Amino acid sequence: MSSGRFITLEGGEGAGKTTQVRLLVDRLAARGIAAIATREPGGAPGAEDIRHLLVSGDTARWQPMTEALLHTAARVEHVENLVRPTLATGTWVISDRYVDSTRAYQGSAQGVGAEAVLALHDLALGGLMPDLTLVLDLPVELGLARARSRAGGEDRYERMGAAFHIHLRDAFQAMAKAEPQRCVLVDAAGDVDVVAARLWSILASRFTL
Ligand code: T5A
Repeated sequence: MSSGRFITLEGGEGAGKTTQVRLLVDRLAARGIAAIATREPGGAPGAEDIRHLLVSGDTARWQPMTEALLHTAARVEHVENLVRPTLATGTWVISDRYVDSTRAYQGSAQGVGAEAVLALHDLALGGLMPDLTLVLDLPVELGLARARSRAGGEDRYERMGAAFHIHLRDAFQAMAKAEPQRCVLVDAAGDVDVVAARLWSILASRFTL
């Protein structure tokens, strides 16, 4: 049996990742391709416990390196308990965020360093990377306004200030530019259906659907 495809959606706050992950899974299913939706931090019981430590509370509650380690620890639980076993059955995995978020948030915006984050990723997970990463790009104010419109108190990163979010957007854009074989920068402005059509046409150009 061939391995499933591993696809990640990345981008700043409120870019529409969660919405689009669900739509992609539904559309793949309609084509007869089994796929699951998952997210980071989270996606496995231990990882969801760690998520709670990261997405709530005071913005300064952790040292940046501690955050990088916590996100990496959550990722180990997620990948070893869910992602790798699922891919091995031939089912596709569509994840709302992955290591590129740690590179952008902790590595770049919080100053840990992108190389340090990748070194941790190599050590913890043998450097497992997605087959395709869709980087949803949106002006910061629009993304934050969308994020504030959804319910829930998991807003620790949203509260980190405009300069932080502008830095993040630059970091995601730079990553997409530097790794064009794996990453595609996608305009996330416009209606949900319009963005979904953009993503689907990228998948169709990369994989047999
Ligand atoms: N983090 C994560 C790190 O710092 N390091 C890491 O390594 C990792 C993995 C996770 C936080 O953790 C940080 C980044 C995050 O801050 P989260 O709650 O999962 O926390 O945060 P986000 O991933 O940013 O989730 P959001 O819900 O804020 O954004 P999404 O998923 O991009 O957007 P979505 O789909 O939930 O949409 C937000 C709202 O906009 C609407 C939706 O209905 C929803 O109300 N919407 C649209 N409205 C208009 N037009 C469209 N096209 C729309 N698409 C969605």
